[in-house]
Amino acid sequence: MNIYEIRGQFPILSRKIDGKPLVYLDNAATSQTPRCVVETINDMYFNHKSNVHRGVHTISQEATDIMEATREKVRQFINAQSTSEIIFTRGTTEAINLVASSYGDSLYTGDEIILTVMEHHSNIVPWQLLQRNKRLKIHVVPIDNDGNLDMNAYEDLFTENIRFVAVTHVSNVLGTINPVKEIIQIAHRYGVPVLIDGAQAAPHTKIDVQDLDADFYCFSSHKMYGPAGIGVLYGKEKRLSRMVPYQGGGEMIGNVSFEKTTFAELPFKFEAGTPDFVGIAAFGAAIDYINSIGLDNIADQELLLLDAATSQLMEIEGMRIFGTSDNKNGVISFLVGDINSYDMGVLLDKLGIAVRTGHHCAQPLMKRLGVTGTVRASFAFYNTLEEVNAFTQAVARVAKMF
Ligand code: C6P
Repeated sequence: MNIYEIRGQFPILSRKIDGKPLVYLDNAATSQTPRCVVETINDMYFNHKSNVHRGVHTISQEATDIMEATREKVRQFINAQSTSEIIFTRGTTEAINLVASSYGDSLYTGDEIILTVMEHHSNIVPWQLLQRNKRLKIHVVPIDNDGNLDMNAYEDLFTENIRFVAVTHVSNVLGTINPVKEIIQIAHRYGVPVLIDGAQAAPHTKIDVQDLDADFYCFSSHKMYGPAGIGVLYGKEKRLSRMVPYQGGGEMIGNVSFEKTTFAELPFKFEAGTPDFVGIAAFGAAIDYINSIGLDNIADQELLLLDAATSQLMEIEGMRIFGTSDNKNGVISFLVGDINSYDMGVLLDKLGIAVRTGHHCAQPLMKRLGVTGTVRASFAFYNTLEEVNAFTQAVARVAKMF
């Protein structure tokens, strides 16, 4: 893998910030997009823009074929059994909201669900919204000081009242890769379905939803070198087919009358209205791009960067790293002494380094860590060891200024 050649595919990586080369380490928030994906967007607008699933004319057929070809690419990417199980959404957030709303419809007041303390707000708030009508009880699995889930505490939560489990595959703050296969096995022993928030996993590691036996799996295109505004809900057909639609509108119906409306087959039952067929086509190009690089190569490079950055950061006086699990991916959250994360982020930006600061949409986790925010660097395979050096030297320089 020639990283320098690869970087040529990402024009933004050649930008300068305040005259300094951009070092983009905010990939967990959103990753950058290669030329081939942007060219697909142009090609869709210039040559194939037409509404999908609605026209008999040639370009409508073309747009439909491209969209459905992407559904098949997604199916293969996560090894789902059928394209009926692949629903396009606006992102992970909408995918989780869809499940909380539609699967949630089958829950009753007094039912209990399990989340973890490391969830992103996207996997907390939809369940709390459901609580308004259902008065569900939410249990929260704790973590140890390295950022590993307490699996004994998890299993101890199961009683006959537990009806659903929703867990992140990888923490966007700690980088912890959760043992989701085991989490699912335990839940299934009690007959409980599981949703996995894969927003931080799908860009970095091979997902096999059948091997995991996940009931639902969610992820976002924009963290996978694709466009923003597209995501995927994978759901087992037997679960999706029993769920009520999430939204009503065009294309999700079988037959409409004022007396009685029937719904379309899967997956269209959950795709009301004109979808972002341009974004979906571009997401297909992003999946092709990931496949051309290879997820193993991506993971190897990101681990190399993680290890180098971790050991270099540890040499800085007052360094505290949050998330020290043996099983983590390319995310480092840290604080130095009592330097506010925001101040560190602003000063790093002056040196060309783009990181995220603050609570990372995980306020309950911040509370557990006893902080209001952290600085977070997150790697993609197109980052280099030179960039890691520039980053850690910049952190050391800012630390000295305080
Ligand atoms: N985390 C981050 O900087 P959307 O916004 O729908 O594409 O993804 C939401 C989401 C859900 N789960 C996890 C674990 C996530 O990390 C995210 C997005 C970004 O950490 C933006 S807040």
